[in-house]
Amino acid sequence: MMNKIITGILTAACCTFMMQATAQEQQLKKDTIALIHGAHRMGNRTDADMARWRSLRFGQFIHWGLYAIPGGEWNGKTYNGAAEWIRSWKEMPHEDYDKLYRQFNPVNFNPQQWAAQAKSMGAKYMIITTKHHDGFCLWPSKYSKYTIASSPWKKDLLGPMIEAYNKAGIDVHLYFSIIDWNHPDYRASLKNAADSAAGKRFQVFVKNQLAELLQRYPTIKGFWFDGTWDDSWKNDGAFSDELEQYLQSLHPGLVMGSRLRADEKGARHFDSNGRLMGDYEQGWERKLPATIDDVHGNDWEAVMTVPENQWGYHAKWAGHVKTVNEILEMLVKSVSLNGNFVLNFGPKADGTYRTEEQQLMTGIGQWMKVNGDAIYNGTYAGFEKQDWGYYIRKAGTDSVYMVVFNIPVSGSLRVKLPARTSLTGASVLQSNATLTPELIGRNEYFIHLPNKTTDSPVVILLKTVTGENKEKGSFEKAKT
Ligand code: FHN
Repeated sequence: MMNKIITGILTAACCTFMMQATAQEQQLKKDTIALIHGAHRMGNRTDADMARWRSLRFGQFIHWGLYAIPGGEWNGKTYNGAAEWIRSWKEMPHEDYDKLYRQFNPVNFNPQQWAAQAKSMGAKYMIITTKHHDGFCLWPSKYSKYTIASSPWKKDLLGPMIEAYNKAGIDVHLYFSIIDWNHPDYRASLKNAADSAAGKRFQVFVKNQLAELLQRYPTIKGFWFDGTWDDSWKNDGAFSDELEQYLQSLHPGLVMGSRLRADEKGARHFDSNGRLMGDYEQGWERKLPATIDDVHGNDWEAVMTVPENQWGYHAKWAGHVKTVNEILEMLVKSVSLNGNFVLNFGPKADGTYRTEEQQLMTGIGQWMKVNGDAIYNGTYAGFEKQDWGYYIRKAGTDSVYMVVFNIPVSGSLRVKLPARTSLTGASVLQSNATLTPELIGRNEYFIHLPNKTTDSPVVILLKTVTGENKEKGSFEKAKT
């Protein structure tokens, strides 16, 4: 009997799989360009590792490296670009930059404190720059001398960091720049046979370093690739494709965004047939999609700076610096559109955070502590967007949160539900205060806020019932 049941289950699973495979094959046949190194999957990944990544929703990005030493200033002059790019500034001689490792000694670095701060901010994953475009490695790589081992600090920085974050319950992903200004074999483009030979050696180096990172830090959940826009990289789609598969084979479940890949025609992120490569769309940098249509059903992640465009530590932040509420709105908007949101921090060379960043962490954390339920596992709710803010649905449930950023002068928040959905209750998350929705039309309500003054976004949990219209009343459509 048991055998029959198991056989039945397996047959059903097999049939579903075959049907899906056939649908995918059919769809792929519609692709107009034959590709070997295009997207290998249609739709989002459905495995547990990806589901976990998707549920976390809020991450912390950390850009930390030698660039924190000059902090955007050299010989009394201020570099107006992003601090981590200072080596490319005409006022910064390469030989001076390349000697900075001799001073890198983060004596105040406290990984437990970093992790505790990230946790209290509400971050569920963290991305750390293992090496940025300058090529300096925060781990003692056996494939390079330009590493933390050559600095006065000498010890590995990544290991203790990963351990502390993991202990705090935070997943760690590793940022890795393909561009490497320090490596003698790195070329932006390959112009002759010597360049091609260097390019091949460089690929071996990249592969070795990535395998080394996986072997040294087996708890990491993903790689966050960057610096993949140069011709030398995008003109070898076969290599990035094979590399992705190689890394997956070493560490099944690894999450890697669309920046790694190119197809054989040089298309990046999306292959030449418009299909997403990698596990999620990774092009949302310092910008967010406007509507759900902009994300085309794909998993995606946005990375955001606090000032306009500074990732590494810059002593002089210029221009607008985002406030707690502005950042919360970006986080909420991202989740409401099925995305993850990652906020960047650029610690100082001594291992401490600037005051502005500490204050932001505290402010965001205060809100997340009360309202984080609306963020984690949040998804697009499928309700008509209203001007007061954003809806977020707890994945797979009838619980929908309203996150209110703009309270109308009337204090009445309009809620329009899809057909055959009714609102049976509402409560303020922070206070548990019950709000009584007023029915104002078919599937349409007002929620009256008792208090119109607040200095942070208000979250209201809606209880909805789907299946039939429960409202009493007759609502006639206007004849026009
Ligand atoms: O050039 C880098 C930049 O310095 C920073 O690391 C950002 C983070 O997403 N990525 C590159 C620009 O896209």
